[in-house]
Amino acid sequence: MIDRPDREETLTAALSAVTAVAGSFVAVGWSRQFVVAPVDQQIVNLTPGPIVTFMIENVGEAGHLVHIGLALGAVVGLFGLVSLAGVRLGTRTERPLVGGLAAGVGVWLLSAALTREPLLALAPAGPMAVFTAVGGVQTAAGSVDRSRRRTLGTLAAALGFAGTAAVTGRLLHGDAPLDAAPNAEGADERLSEAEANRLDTASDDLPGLVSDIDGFYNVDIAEFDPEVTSEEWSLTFTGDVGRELTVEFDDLIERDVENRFVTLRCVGEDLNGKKLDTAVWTGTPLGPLLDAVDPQSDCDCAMLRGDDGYYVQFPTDVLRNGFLAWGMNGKELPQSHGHPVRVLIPGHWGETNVKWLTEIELLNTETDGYWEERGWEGTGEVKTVAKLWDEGITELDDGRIELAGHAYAGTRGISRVEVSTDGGDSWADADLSDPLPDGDVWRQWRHTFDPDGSHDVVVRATDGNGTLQTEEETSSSPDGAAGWVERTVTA
Ligand SMILES: Nc1nc2c(c(=O)[nH]1)N[C@H]1C(S)=C(S)[C@@H](COP(=O)(O)O)O[C@H]1N2
Ligand SMILES: [Mo]
Repeated sequence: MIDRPDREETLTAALSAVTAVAGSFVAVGWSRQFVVAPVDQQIVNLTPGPIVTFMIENVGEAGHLVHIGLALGAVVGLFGLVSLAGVRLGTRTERPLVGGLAAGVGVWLLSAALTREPLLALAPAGPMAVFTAVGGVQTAAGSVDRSRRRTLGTLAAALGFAGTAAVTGRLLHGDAPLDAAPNAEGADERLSEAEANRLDTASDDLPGLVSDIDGFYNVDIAEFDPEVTSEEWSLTFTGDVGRELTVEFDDLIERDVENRFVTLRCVGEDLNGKKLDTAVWTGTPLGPLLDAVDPQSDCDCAMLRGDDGYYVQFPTDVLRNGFLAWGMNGKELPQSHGHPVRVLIPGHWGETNVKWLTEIELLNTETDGYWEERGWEGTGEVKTVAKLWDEGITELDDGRIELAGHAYAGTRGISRVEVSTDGGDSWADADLSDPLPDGDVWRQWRHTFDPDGSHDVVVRATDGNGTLQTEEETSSSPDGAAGWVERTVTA
């Protein structure tokens, strides 16, 4: 039987565990080597699809906090048990230092097993050994009164250590500035083109025709992004191919270079959500590479795989129009957007644009991808949408109201955006930005009106085929939100 730990033992164990996690953070920051990362990954992997979908639809971004919180709690709990065992050992042998050392070794082994980084696992082990030993010494020490005062000292030291570690870890491991992408000379011209075509809007906060890299939305199955250098990276074509092929980064960037506008939209976003952005991407067409491997696949389909364990199944004929990108707005692809190479599929939902792309496997039979296994149907063409975000609603000096936003319909393009300020009874055509080339990019719209109290504003787009945006509202699951964005605007 193990006695229930008393208050001092519990405090020592909890503090030691927190300092150990903090020690790991100082050494490696919020990265894959952080001890919490593998536990978080397990939690994500084991969460059933319906729960993931429920979280995406109802909890949104905060869903990340839930699994990160669980992972942090699990690691602190685990380390706490190790520390408790160390304290007990110290008491039994009357050698608190031995107990501390044992807890340190225990945490080192645990961390090394979790992260597979034995050297970096010393970072959590050190503080664990020190604080468990100190706690053990105090538990052993004489009068209750003295030990309580000491405990307060240790508490302050431990929290001070953890706080300093959190700040230092952030400073040491913050994002480094991005280098220019190789062979991306044409990107600047594209960026100027976007700037020249943007609509003049009163709002400073509304994105232009190209989104800032920092503001570009992010959707990842993993909280901790893969770290793949361009030297390590390669893309292999496997499965039912006439000829296997592996492409290295240096070869890839020597192929035909294009700088394309491509808009991405996530199938999981709300109707008026913000998972819609545009960049100028530097890369090379995928078609010639596919020709070179001579696909023999019976289903004319392929599985695309990323280094984070993500996978998407896709028809080969659509893949032919795809693009392998290593640059974003003239810079190398940021880690969070798939460094060093991702695929971009024109006109299809965001989930098809696999980041950290490492393998294209030609299949014999259709097989579900990561999100399809979880109940989504997000590999098809994007739905038509016109957005009206908060930043697009501006009261002008003369009392009129300017409404502005973006509309997107994938490769179908946008031919018209209409705005109603009376709940859909009457409609006016909005101004549109000139269409950008490359055929998978949004347009901006703008409409100014004289307000009279409260207005029921509705916005709707028509795609390049003349098809009006679907009026009937559906939620994002399984194949993307539909409906017309409707908002109350009051002068
Ligand atoms: N490897 C990998 N690729 C991925 C994802 C992912 O989690 N892992 N998410 C997909 C989803 S759902 C979307 S909407 C887009 C988002 O791309 P972004 O994060 O660059 O905006 O990437 C897609 N590609
Ligand atoms: Mo997505």
